[in-house]
Amino acid sequence: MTGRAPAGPSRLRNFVGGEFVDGGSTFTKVSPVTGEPVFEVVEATRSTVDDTVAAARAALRGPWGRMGERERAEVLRRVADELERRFDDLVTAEVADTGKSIAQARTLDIPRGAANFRAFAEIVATAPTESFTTVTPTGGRALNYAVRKPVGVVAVIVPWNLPLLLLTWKVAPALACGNAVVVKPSEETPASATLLAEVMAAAGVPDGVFNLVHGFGPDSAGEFLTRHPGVDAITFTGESATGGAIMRAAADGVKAVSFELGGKNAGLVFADADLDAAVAGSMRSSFTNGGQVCLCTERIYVQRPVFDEFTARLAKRAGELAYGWPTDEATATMPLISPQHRAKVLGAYELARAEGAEVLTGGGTPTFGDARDGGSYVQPTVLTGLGPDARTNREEIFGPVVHVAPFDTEDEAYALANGTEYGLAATVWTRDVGVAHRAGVRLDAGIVWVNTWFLRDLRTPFGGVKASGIGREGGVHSLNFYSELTNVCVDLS
Ligand code: NAD
Ligand code: 6OD
Repeated sequence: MTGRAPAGPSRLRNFVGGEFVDGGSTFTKVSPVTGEPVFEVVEATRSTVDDTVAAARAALRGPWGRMGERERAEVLRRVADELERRFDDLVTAEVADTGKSIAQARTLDIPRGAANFRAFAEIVATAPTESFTTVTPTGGRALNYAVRKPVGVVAVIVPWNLPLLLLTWKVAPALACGNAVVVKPSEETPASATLLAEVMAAAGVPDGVFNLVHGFGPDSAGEFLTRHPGVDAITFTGESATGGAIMRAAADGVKAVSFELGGKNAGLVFADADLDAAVAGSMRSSFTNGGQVCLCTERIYVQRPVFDEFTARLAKRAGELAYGWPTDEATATMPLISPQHRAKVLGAYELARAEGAEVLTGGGTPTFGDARDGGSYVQPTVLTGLGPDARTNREEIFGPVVHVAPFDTEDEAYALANGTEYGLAATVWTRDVGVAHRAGVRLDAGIVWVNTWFLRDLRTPFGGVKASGIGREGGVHSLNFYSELTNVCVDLS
């Protein structure tokens, strides 16, 4: 059984000022695995959103606003402890919402939720601020030093692909810096965020510091939040086009924004690479989470001497990826998040064919002969034969699909990789340290992985260039977004 709801209520409510609140209309969340309903979700009204912002503002004036960094770090550690205590419930919630494999939820999604809180507890307690001694015009001395203050009420809006991971990646540093948050998870993944509200309460996070609204984007909770005059900053992960809409909404209030957006990430496989590692790594980078990771490689360029061998091995392995129920430990695929997203991805498969692509494996939908036929599955797909200008090679698909093409020179590889409007991540397979370094410098990407993929150190800058984002989060970069630095200048003469 897989579309199973977690232990606890199957009616998911908003969380305002420390209380779950009901009221208003509801929408139905269906299982990506079977298409059956799994949750009824209370959609936040404009007035619910007003209430959350007021509760967050009130919390900033209460004990939370008077806590020092070390006390807040202690609260974050308690949240991590509580997330670990609710581990099984969170795994079940994440699987029910997304249809991802239980093995992935256990090893990636939920552990990273707790890790985000532990990491930012450490970072905020140890990060220094600047200080300078200055010679004054009269030859005396002045001391300049910076102090961090919370920004205020932060709206956190996140997508459905790695729900708890992406939500806590933003909530943890926002709370570490002393803000109060109003979070809006994706309408497709309301469950783990609702459990996070329970976790916050159990961990003793003061009422109003963490608030949750469920709903959609335009003319719903997302837009009510981004246009709210009581919101001081917006941190958003999602599609680049949505980032544009949020930026327009934020412009009126001149709110700070941090955007982690879409990608059309390239993998580069050089002829000197360890080919076993490159094939295995490219399987992960193309098909993890059903290809629904913003960091996934949807284009792989392979140096000509190893192109045929690499491509044949990748296509063979992609064709062998095991379908299974999310609860089967051997399952290596997952459904797409919704019928709408499946239609989009199947449309991309059709477009690739119309553009002249050769389909090496996949390209359609699997059939199961059981309840999964009501789900949103597509086949893992490997394409080849298209040029860099094909829409298949330029537009984000966000599914289990990769196009493979050859290159000859290093310069050509960088030109091909950089040939889209996006610039989130790139993955490079080579044994040549010179190539590794030049790739880091020359690729239009916020993150360049060499001989690995999605290996994370939470202290490092994370974000995208071009249409893939604005700003950086991670480590001190998160602190810089979620706090205001005030410089204090004391004349000592
Ligand atoms: P989306 O942009 O459709 O939705 C993301 C969130 O924004 C949802 O909660 C949605 O309800 C909300 N939203 C939509 N319109 C809004 C509006 N006008 N105002 C306020 N909120 C609004 O994205 P998605 O389909 O949920 O997620 C997939 C996309 O996210 C892909 O493009 C993927 O690359 C991107 N993504 C990027 C990163 C990153 O770190 N760069 C990480 C994960 C996903
Ligand atoms: O690992 C992270 O911190 C992060 N933000 C990952 C984003 C994945 C995109 O789907």
